Amino acid sequence: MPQIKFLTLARHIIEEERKYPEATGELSNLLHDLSLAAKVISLEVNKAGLVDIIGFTGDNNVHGEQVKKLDMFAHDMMVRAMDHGGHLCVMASEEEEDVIHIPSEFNIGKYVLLFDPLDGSSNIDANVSIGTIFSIYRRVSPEDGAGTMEDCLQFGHEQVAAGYVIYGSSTMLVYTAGSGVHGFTLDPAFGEFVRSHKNITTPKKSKIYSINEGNYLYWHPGLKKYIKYLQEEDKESGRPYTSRYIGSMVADIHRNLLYGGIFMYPADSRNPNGKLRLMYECNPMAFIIEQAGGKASDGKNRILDIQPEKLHQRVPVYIGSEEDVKMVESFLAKEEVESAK
Ligand code: AHM
Ligand code: MG
Repeated sequence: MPQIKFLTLARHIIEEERKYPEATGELSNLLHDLSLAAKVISLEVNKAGLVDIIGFTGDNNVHGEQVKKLDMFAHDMMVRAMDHGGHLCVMASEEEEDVIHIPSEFNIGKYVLLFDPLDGSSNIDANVSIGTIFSIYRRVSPEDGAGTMEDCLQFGHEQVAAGYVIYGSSTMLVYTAGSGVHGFTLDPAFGEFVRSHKNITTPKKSKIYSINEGNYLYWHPGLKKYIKYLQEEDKESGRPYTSRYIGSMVADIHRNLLYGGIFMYPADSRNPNGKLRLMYECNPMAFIIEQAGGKASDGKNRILDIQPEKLHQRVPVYIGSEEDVKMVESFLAKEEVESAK
């Protein structure tokens, strides 16, 4: 009888750790705690249509947007699952204005956690896939006190791990700790994440573009030309491309990661920094995509090399298959040269 290797997230993490004799196991424990929070959020998301948790709380979050109850549930669950493990010195969440300190009764650790508890939450009512995004850094402040803002505002290239959980037709956790991207599917029968995707790589060139075309009017002329270019017919370069836009970053990027594709949330004349957040959305996704062989840019520079200035900073983002991201960069640069003439 053929032996099927049944690899849970916990076992995968232990096997990964064995490759690094200096590893203390702390990051593994942290990832384990995160997976517990993900399971609880997944359960709650799955029954969102059945219970009275769905709907608006009536409060606004730090971005002035209306917050749904499920966002708050996910935020609280993340904080409660992560504050007492002794691995973290500070946290920050897209749903909270300031950094979140570890309560004084718990041990302080050497890692920093940033997260978007429930991204794409405007889609909840329509049963569209949404997700939790996380990003982990090593602390840089002195080890004898509480973590600081400085710990949170590190370059994306300093991340030690990043991942997302997608609550879709099944729940999946995808993460990287800097040695490839791995995906785990939650087995609902016994509540374990089981490795379903080992070493995910994304195609270098794709046939899919994802962007909110409703904003066309406000785009940079170079971007308008690029999208037109993707829509033209040219067999040799595989055009026209297909347009796929869910409006839920985790779901759009997850699909593009597997099939190849470029996801864009550009700057435009109304939103000069785009919409998506550097620390909670763009940096973790950029780390994952780069680890899978793709590229992430703000149109000019590598996302992971952007100097963070504030927790809730927004940046334009072009992320996905390497050749496609390079192509949009060249369209944007060419237009800049033209307009400078
Ligand atoms: P959120 O963090 O408030 O949920 O917003 C982020 C979401 C992303 O998931 C998605 O890519 C984007 O907003 C969609 O924005 P738009 O509706 O403007 O296309
Ligand atoms: Mg978000």
